[in-house]
Amino acid sequence: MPTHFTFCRLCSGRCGLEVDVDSETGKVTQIRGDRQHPMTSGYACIKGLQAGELHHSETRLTRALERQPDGSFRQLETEVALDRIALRMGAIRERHGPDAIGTFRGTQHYTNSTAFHMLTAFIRALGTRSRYSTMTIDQSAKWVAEQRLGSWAAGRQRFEDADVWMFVGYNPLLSVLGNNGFTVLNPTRRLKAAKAAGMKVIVVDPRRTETAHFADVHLQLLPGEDPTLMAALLHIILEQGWQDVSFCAEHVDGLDQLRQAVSPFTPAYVSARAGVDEKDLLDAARLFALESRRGIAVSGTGPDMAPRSNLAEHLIEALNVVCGRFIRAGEQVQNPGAMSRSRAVRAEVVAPARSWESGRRSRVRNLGTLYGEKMSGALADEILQPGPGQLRALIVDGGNPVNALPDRPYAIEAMRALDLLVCIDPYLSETAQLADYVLPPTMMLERPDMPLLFEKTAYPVPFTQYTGAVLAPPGPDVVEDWYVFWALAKRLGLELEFDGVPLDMTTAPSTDELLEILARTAPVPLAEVKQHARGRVFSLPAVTVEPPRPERRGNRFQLAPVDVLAELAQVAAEAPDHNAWREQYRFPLRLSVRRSRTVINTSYRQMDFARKRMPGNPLWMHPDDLSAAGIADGSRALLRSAHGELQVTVEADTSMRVGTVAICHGWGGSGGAEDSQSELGVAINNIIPAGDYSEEINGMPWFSAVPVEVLPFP
Ligand SMILES: Nc1nc2c(c(=O)[nH]1)N[C@H]1C(S)=C(S)[C@@H](COP(=O)(O)OP(=O)(O)OC[C@H]3O[C@@H](n4cnc5c(=O)[nH]c(N)nc54)[C@H](O)[C@@H]3O)O[C@H]1N2
Ligand SMILES: Nc1nc2c(c(=O)[nH]1)N[C@H]1C(S)=C(S)[C@@H](COP(=O)(O)OP(=O)(O)OC[C@H]3O[C@@H](n4cnc5c(=O)[nH]c(N)nc54)[C@H](O)[C@@H]3O)O[C@H]1N2
Ligand code: SF4
Ligand SMILES: [Mo]
Repeated sequence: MPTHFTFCRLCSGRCGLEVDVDSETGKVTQIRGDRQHPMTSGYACIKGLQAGELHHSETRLTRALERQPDGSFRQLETEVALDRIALRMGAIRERHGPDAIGTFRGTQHYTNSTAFHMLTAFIRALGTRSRYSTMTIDQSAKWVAEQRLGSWAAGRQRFEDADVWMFVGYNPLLSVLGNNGFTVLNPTRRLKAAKAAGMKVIVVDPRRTETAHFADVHLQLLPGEDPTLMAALLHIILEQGWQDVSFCAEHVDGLDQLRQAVSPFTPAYVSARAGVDEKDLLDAARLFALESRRGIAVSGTGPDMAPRSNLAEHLIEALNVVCGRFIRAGEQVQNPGAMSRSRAVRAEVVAPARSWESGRRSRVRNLGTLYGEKMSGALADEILQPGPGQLRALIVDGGNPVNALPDRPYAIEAMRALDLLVCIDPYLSETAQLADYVLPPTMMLERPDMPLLFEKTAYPVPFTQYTGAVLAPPGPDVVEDWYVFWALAKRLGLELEFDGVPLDMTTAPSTDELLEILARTAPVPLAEVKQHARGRVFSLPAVTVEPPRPERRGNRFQLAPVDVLAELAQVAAEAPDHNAWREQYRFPLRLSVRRSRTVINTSYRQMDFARKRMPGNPLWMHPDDLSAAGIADGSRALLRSAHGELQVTVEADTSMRVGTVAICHGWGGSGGAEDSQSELGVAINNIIPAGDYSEEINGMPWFSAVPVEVLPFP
């Protein structure tokens, strides 16, 4: 029974795995965390360990599906499906132009290097500007913040040599969300080791999370209060003069304006409003700015899903800016990247860009673009609002927008209204259930890959790994995601450039040939990488951070743009405490976002291993709130927002903050896409509105800090 070394691609953890495959059946018999893996040393979570079930599940699609006039699906060969899709796409392009065809990058698209670059090539060649991804229903506030504030070309300080770290609405010990500043490879072990070496940890989260167990200061704020809490920290730091004075003098504009703008946010005011101790605010500010030299504030989805997320991110990053927590000239680059083209790294400010203010505006809510992407929060409007520019076709790769977008009934209506919906998905997801065509892709153990995206920030050292396919795909109709884009391009007469290299459009490349292209400028030859099955840390020439180029010396961080100041002034005029908040919204509780170890977003909840652990998505509540509402642990209850109500099952959880409730998103839907409450859980986005209930710049929905009440089931 051969054992294969590979790595998991279900999330950004990149865990090294050992996979035993039965040579007769060709199926996985066991998966273990690879203890000798140089980066993750044996760590793997339940999802990676159960990847055998994901691949061999009876719910897996092995043929393409085509919707019939009566609404049912018919199986067909993938090549035939591609012919028909291309015909329909060609007709839509002809009549309405390329912008009528949209693409959606879902969560399972991002860890597939070849699919990622091939979709980029396809979008360019097709010429569509209708590019969507999960980023704009996730953490695009970080994009807005760096485009208003500016960023630092050499990057922020790294976890490995820091003495303080602040996690804001970010629970990487559970979510293993990487590339946000913290190194998530075997994350619990890493955080433990750093604490043992003296690192101080600050956590800003309404819940006593797995990460908060390591906190020296835990600010257990009310959801939605990140802008006020960050303003208070900045207020204290700037009042005390704990900022990095010389860094600010050299690189920062707007310090005095920011100082003035945060002056209403005194510790006393914010303590009442955010529901935290005044002393903890002072301790956190002192620990971060005065008593530590290196380390940054990093955030996850928490602050980015509540109202005013763009302001929250601006202020979080402002903490790093005023304290000068960036890699300076003369320091060594921690990881120049084993597979990255070598380039100079400079200690200079990348000037603010504000891409949404220039270029084309959307006809929906006048939204602009971010890094060339349109806003997923307005995707359903783009499909449903008639007129020039209407979106008529959508290709979804590795995503399930029906269960991920706000106002789920409206999202369903939109998917139904499309002339052509194509999903590349191994299962019949809620979105696939509405598609015209579903194409069955290879899953991770069936495709060669390398952890190329974000390698310099994901790894603290020049590590890389190549994995071949461990399993054969279950049938000839199962194809690589990249192949779908290549094959459609070929049929549409497009010439693709893959990472800048023109492809032969008559004969399909192999995945290995595509990886060769991506590796062509790497300092380490791919052939050498392939000799180390478990991956390897390569030694590269040291790269020293260089001083700024003369033409960039004038670039400065903009701490206090007028729109940011205006929003801060609005915040200062809002309800001053939770009681006033309750009166304003007429609901007593704040619904907050939270994830579960067992599933990823909408995925895998139908698997046996998941159903054993988590047969549904409960509404977590503090026992005190349960007894105040007269509801018994484990019983049915009604969850109501201003936009509807759902039946939920409550679960007492002392890690919750009193006054907040939480439930996992992405569930619901086993009895057809429209089913919001079933054995596959409760679809929370049925009661989360879209449109006006989202941020102005990026249309980011408000998934957290939602006013709700929980009532006994009648
Ligand atoms: N097992 C598992 N892993 C996953 C996923 C999954 O579903 N399951 N999803 C993946 C995806 S797509 C993403 S984007 C990442 C997300 O990764 P994370 O952002 O780390 O996700 P969470 O674990 O939900 O952590 C968010 C935290 O924010 C807190 N929070 C809620 N509201 C607020 C608020 O208003 N302010 C503050 N400060 N905190 C708040 C919550 O209590 C929670 O602890 O995880 C990825 N990894
Ligand atoms: N209320 C609320 N809503 C939210 C959030 C929240 O916290 N609260 N979080 C938001 C966030 S952060 C995100 S990222 C989105 C998630 O939005 P999506 O990315 O759209 O949701 P996923 O469930 O991750 O979609 C993954 C899809 O890929 C499929 N899949 C699984 N394996 C493979 C594979 O190997 N190849 C391919 N091609 N497909 C595969 C799965 O079957 C599934 O349909 O949801 C957002 N919505
Ligand atoms: S944490 Fe789990 S899902 Fe993420 S890479 Fe590791 S094994 Fe895979
Ligand atoms: Mo996400």
